[in-house]
Amino acid sequence: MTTFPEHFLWGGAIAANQVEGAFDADHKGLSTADLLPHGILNPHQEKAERTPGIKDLAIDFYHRYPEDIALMAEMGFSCFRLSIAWTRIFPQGDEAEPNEAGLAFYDRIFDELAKYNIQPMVTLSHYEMPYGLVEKFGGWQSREVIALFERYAKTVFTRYADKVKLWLTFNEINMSLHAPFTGVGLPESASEQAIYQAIHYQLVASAKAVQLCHEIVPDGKIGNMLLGAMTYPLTCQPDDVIAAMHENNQWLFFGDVQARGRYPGYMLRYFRDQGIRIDMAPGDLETLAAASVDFISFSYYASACASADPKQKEVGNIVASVSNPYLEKSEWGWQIDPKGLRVILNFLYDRYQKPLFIVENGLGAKDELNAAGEIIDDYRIAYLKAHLIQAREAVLDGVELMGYTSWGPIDLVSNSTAEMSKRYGFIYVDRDDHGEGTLTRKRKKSFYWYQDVIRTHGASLD
Ligand code: BGP
Repeated sequence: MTTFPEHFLWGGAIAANQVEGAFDADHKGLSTADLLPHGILNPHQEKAERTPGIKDLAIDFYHRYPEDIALMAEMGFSCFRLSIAWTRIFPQGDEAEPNEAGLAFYDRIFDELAKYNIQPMVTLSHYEMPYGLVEKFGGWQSREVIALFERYAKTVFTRYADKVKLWLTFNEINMSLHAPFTGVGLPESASEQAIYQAIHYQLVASAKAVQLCHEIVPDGKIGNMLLGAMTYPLTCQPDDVIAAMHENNQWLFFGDVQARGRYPGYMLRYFRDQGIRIDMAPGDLETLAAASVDFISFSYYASACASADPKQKEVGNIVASVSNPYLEKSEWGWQIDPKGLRVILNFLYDRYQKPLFIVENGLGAKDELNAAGEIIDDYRIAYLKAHLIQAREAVLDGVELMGYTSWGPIDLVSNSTAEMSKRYGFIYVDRDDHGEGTLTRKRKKSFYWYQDVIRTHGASLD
């Protein structure tokens, strides 16, 4: 029996800076992502030192999107999550008028998707902002960036009101705490005070975007986007349980503001204890209160553990956490926990009572071509299948789930390390970490597996 809801959306998710390439084409400005040629794990570069990187061409989606979208359609996608590069629309971030060439590019993409009845879901800002705003205003540490983001959001809502009905504000908004340059355009050495101030402005901007979307896009729905960092206590020792509660609050804080419209008590306490003072203008709290998101979206790759014992902490990918002894790790050290997906779905639904959308999930792995030139990626199929089964369990538990977009349906440049060899795709792209390769696309075994899952609306998972 298939239990996915009738209008459940199936698809995949990408981000502009990890696929498009064409980093300076058609008047595009430099973004913070363009300043991280080695990924967000190897952060902050000054513009003067900008070195070319693999993302400059990425997988050349900018020119090859018709072929790529046709392949998504062949898998049966009903939804495709992508982001707009803010710097294609406002190259420096503060121009009075948008860049028509950038707007026209996304028109072409949305028209191509419409040909196949694929619904776009668009992230306004996926780990990038105009570098011009970093130079001029120090990124999100300045309140002025709110109005510039509003101008950008208003421009794209107005332009695409008939073509795009599903929107997300900031990708993994909670990551600013761990990668401030990527999240809010602040140096990695920024103080907690500065980061939380920038986050406040970004949360206000997110709320303004929610309001604008409701005003401008008929039948539009807009969600937030969290890195779903589900953390378990390492043991049942109450101090470990409290440690896990604190870790979870770090990311839930963002969801609480975006869904409940106010700063939670545990955060106000944290600010008091740490001596953090947030500058709020009159009207900020009203803006937050007036703009609850329509749905909660999140990425889910792994779970983590927390311990009261600081010696337990290991260095993780971007976020340091404690290993779970019961789970296996991916080649990149991410702990694989399909049941954690059921846990987080129930947890978020219980907390917010709003529809949920899994907008990223997948396995980054090395793929080899066999003698026949095929890619038999059974490990990827096993990962995705186990997670989809748990998503279905959550639906059975009563969770309202709108859809599932796997991360990187086509191989793309990794965000944390800017590697091509960390592949997530159903579609292989011939390009290596040194930028060598023909960029030819090839269907992997998982391509046919996912096609079957979508065709049977999940029944083939049994
Ligand atoms: C999320 C980001 C994505 C994506 C994914 C996988 O955090 O939203 O942009 O890249 O993680 O991470 P990575 O590319 O580092 O493997």
